[in-house]
Amino acid sequence: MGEKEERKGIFRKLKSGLSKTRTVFSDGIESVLKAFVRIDEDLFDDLTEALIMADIGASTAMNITDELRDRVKSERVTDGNEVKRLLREIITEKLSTHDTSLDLSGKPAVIMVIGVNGVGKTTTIGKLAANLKAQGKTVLLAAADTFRAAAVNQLVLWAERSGVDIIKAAEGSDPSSVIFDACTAAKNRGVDVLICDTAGRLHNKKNLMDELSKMNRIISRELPESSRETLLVLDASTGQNAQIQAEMFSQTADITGIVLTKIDGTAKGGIVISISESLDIPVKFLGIGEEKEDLREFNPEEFAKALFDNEEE
Ligand SMILES: Nc1nc2c(ncn2[C@@H]2O[C@H](COP(=O)(O)OP(=O)(O)OP(=O)(O)O)[C@@H](O)[C@H]2O)c(=O)[nH]1
Ligand SMILES: [Mg+2]
Repeated sequence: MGEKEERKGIFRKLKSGLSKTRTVFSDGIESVLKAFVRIDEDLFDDLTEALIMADIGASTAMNITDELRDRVKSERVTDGNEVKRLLREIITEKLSTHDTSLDLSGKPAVIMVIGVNGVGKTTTIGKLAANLKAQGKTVLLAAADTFRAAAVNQLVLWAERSGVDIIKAAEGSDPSSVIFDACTAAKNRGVDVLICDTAGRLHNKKNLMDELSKMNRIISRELPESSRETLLVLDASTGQNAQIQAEMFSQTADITGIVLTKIDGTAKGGIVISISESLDIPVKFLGIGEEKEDLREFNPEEFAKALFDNEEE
């Protein structure tokens, strides 16, 4: 398969993953634009409402239509298709304000994966490990979610599936000691990337945040040369709830990127736009399924295209 063909196939998969979101989003906007007679405040109100219905969040939706109103005026747009083109342009720009790439500059590069229970942390780690390995990197996983035995087993399965090594301990052991062992192993083996799985559920929120800070301190001490990514995993199907979780975690953790999972099967994919805008944190990956290859680096233009494109390719 040529590179172009491969790209096309990848895009098709993203597009099909986003199909439910596209239906709400595109159909909503389309029906407003079809019904419109002239460009007036009613039109902007209806468009704002259509964006909110697509889980874009009220304040982000209003920012988008404010910008749209300005551009429609300055470009003297009168045609519905042109309005749609401008809308797509604005959304793409809003998604493009951040650097979405992963910082893997350190030796090793450390990736902490955090988020509440069930959002898809362990699955994301498995996919990410496969992805990095395919790029020729050596990857080590740390099973620092010692809260449940099943959590460790699940990561072991992913390590096998992705063909990477794992450091683990018995259920109930101190997660920080797993991190310590993983740091030592990463150093000794000279691995490129260390990815740490963490528990989403501890006795309470303070406990969870304290545990995360403790792990971070150990990494800084043991691997002073490492670079650090802290990826917050959010389940897109929870919509505005994901937004609330992001706000909560960003108060205590230094989040460098967001992974939005379960984009497939939800109509709430518009949340990508409001999260990246309102929290000023880049969305770096999208989870669009449960298989190894179902993690996508976030590409703003591709995302906007998949959101607006109704035509079959
Ligand atoms: N459809 C779909 N399912 C996903 C995706 N990511 C994860 N899942 C599923 O969501 C469920 C929970 O995923 P986990 O990776 O176990 O979530 P977790 O955050 O590690 O959960 P805890 O360890 O309990 O905190 C599993 O059944 C996954 O297969 C995705 O992108 N799409
Ligand atoms: Mg897990």
